[in-house]
Amino acid sequence: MMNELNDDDLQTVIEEVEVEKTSRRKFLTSTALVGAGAAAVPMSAAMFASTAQAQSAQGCEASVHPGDLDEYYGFWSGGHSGEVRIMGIPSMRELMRIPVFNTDSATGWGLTNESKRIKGDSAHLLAGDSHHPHMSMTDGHYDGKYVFINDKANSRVARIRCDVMKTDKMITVPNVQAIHGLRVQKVPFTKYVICNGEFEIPMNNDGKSSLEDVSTYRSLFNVIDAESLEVAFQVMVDGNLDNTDADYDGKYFASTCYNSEMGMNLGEMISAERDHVVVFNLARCEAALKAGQYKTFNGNQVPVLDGRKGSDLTRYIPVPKSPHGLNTSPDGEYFVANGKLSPTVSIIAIAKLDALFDDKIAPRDAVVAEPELGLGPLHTAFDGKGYAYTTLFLDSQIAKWNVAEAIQHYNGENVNYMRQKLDVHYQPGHNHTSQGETRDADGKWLVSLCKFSKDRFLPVGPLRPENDQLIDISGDVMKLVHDGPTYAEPHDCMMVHRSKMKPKKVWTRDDPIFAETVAMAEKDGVNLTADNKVIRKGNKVTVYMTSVAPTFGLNEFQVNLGDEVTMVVTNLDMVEDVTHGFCMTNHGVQMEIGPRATASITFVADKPGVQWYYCNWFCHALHMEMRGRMLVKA
Ligand code: CUK
Ligand code: CUA
Repeated sequence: MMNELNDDDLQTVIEEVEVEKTSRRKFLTSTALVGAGAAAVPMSAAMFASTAQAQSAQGCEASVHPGDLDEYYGFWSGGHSGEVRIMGIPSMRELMRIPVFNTDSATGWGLTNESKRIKGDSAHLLAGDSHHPHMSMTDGHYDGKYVFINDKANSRVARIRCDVMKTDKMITVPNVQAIHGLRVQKVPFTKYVICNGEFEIPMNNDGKSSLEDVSTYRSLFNVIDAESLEVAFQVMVDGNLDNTDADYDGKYFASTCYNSEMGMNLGEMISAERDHVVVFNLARCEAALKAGQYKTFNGNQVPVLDGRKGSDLTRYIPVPKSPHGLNTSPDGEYFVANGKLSPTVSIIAIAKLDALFDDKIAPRDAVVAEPELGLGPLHTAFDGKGYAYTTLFLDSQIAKWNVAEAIQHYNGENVNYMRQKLDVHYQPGHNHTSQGETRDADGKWLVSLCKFSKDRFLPVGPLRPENDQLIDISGDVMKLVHDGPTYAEPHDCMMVHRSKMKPKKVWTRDDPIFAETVAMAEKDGVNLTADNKVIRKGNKVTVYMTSVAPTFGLNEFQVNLGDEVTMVVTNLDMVEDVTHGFCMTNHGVQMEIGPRATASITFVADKPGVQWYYCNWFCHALHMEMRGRMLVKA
């Protein structure tokens, strides 16, 4: 197996890539040709099958035939759609959508009482911007339990429970604006979720302290308890924060900082040649917290530690220039900060951080290499075999490079750490390797989340899809194998082997997501799995109703005009995949009720007369007949 490429080999690689490009162009002009170049074009099912044969002849496993299951679950953020998507890898089939910060018509997320309780103080917000989905870990391995995701738009963090693939907790992080980078503690387990407050604001942002004095603006690093989803503590820093990651020792977190200048406009923000990576010392932060060395702001009780320059809790490592992504290598050796406005990435040796915190070395001494990769490095992924893959936004390429050799080169040795630059289409932001942010990085797949698709798909009007590309990295040469159009805007993704996941097939009746609704029924003396009852308290009416395909437990119920009606619907079907819906026509009321689940929704009966409700999840041959009447007396 050829692992090291010399310059001649590299030239061959580049030529191969050029040949691929040319044959792709030929393909685009002559549709009859389903040849070698087909791997790089959007595929129909038939083409997928035919190239799959060609590829399996070369040992590539990109094909997943109809009925076959994928090897990996992918969790994709949905950007300003506010959701999370589950993808199958390598087929790149979208398996499911998980509404999180958005409002979802199909499931009633944001409309149901259960989802409103989970959203808590932000139940009234109907929009969000999800960026970074990351799974909880135990000893640096995905544990299949939770996926955490940030909402940059409304400074929130949410948790998805992976047994049911639903959002089960959400918090609005106080004292900050725009939660951006988010990761989890990897070792010994995900006790904490870490995330960055991006935009700097006055610490007491009450409109009474100075709005103009920029020197009082701060941004905070946030440490959130993964189980309670409460903020454990925050750390005040200099500059603002962008992306973050954790080490594999349970000791350090690191965040990139752009705008160390604290500029308030573009020109000011990009004037400095260097910004920095802030490293947080977890043990010291926890000790300071215990010792009561914190302040509180804005009338809440969240402890804020002081990690500004000169603090014992943090170290500031200067790196060029407006760095963006921050990625830990799966061997636990390095933090890699991606230069964005610099063509370089900065490699920080985690083994040197003890000495840095003991002031035995200078901050820059922790930087062990700064390989030059190309224009606009944003994010780096790893294959667990010593190679790194960095997205080059401006060059529209992925650079594959050797980490050890980049360090040798930095030390003056004459080695070429660059292995290959693969064209992607176009302008990639994040990339991610299969299990690449864990100890189980397996070097099989790389996904490039390209921000622009331009000419890759049929035109669909001025708004175009983005393009998530699947790249086979199992060999010495990266091979593009699939284009996947996506809707706004997967920023980040992660891929977890299916062996780690144990999703449920039907709900269990004691699920905490609808526990409060069950408790309410008990108070009303209602057995949700047996009773169909209408309970009136003043002008508040609660309708308890069962559903078994193809009927609701009530064919009709009566209310008065202006009543506040709460529908509580329980699905008694035990059959996998038989989900019912409840929709009250003309009232904007819709929700999903999964097998064995209870869901509830509240609305005002503000229309007189006969109002039909119906099941809107296709459940039975007589699904159309699954309906009933709300009789509204004026
Ligand atoms: S960010 Cu969007 S491309 Cu929010 Cu992780 Cu880098
Ligand atoms: Cu029940 Cu459709």
